[in-house]
Amino acid sequence: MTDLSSFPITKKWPARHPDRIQLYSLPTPNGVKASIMLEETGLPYEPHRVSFETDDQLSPEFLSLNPNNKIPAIIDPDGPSGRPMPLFESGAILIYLSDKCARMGREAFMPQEPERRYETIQWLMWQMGGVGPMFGQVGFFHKFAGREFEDKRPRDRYVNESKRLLRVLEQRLTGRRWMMGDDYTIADIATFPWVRNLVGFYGAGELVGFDDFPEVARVLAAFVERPAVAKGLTIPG
Ligand SMILES: N[C@@H](CCC(=O)N[C@@H](CS)C(=O)NCC(=O)O)C(=O)O
Repeated sequence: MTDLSSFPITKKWPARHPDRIQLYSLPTPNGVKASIMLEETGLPYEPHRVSFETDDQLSPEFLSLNPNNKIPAIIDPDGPSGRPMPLFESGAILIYLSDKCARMGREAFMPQEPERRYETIQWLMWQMGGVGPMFGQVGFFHKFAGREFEDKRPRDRYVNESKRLLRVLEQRLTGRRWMMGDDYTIADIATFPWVRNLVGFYGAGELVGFDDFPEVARVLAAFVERPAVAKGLTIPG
C-alpha cells in the first residue's frame, strides 16, 4: 500500500485510501473543476473538505501542499514516475489528470492530436487567466463585501470585462457543440462552473446581460445535465 505519511497534509486530513488520488477541495467554481474531472474520468479518489469557515486553507498542513493557500490541490499516489505527485492550480490539475488518463488508455477529455491539444490548452488558459479572475471580481463587487462600496467604477470595470469574455465565448460556441466542437474537454470543465456561478450563486445574470448569450446558456444547460458534473458539483460534501 502507498505511504503518504511524508506529506504533512495527511496529518490533518488522513488518507483512508492512500492508493487513491487525494483531493483537497470545496465545491467552489475552482474546486469543482477537479472533482468534475475526477468524476468524468472515473479515476479512484478520496475527497477531503478544506473549510474556509475555519481557515483550513491557511493551516500549515494545507500550506505544505499549496503555499498559495487556495483549493483545489491533489496528491496522486501513483505519479508519472511511480512516486506520489502533489499538485495545485486547477488548470494544471486538469492537464495532469488528462495526461494520466491518456497514458492509461482512458478517455482523456482532451484531443491527443497536437494542434487540437494545444488549442484545448489555449482555451483552458483563457479561462484561467480571464474568466476565473474577472467573474470572481464581479462576485466580490456584486455579492460580497464590495457591494457596499459607493464607487461603482471598479464593479463596472469587471462587469464590462466579463461581458466581453462572454461575447468571446458566445462567438466560439456558435456552430460548435462544446468549446472544442464535438469534443467535450477540460476547457469546458474549466469554464462552465464559472458561468454557472456567475448567473447562479453570484446572481449577476442581469448585470452581465446573460440573455444576450444564448449559445453560452445552451452549453451551460448541457454541461450541468452531465451526471459527472451533477456529482462533481457536490464534492466534497
Ligand atoms: N488559480 C487558482 C485559484 C484557486 C482559488 O481561487 N481558489 C479559491 C476558491 S474558488 C480559494 O481557495 N480561496 C481561498 C482563499 O483565498 O483563502 C486555481 O485555479 O486553482
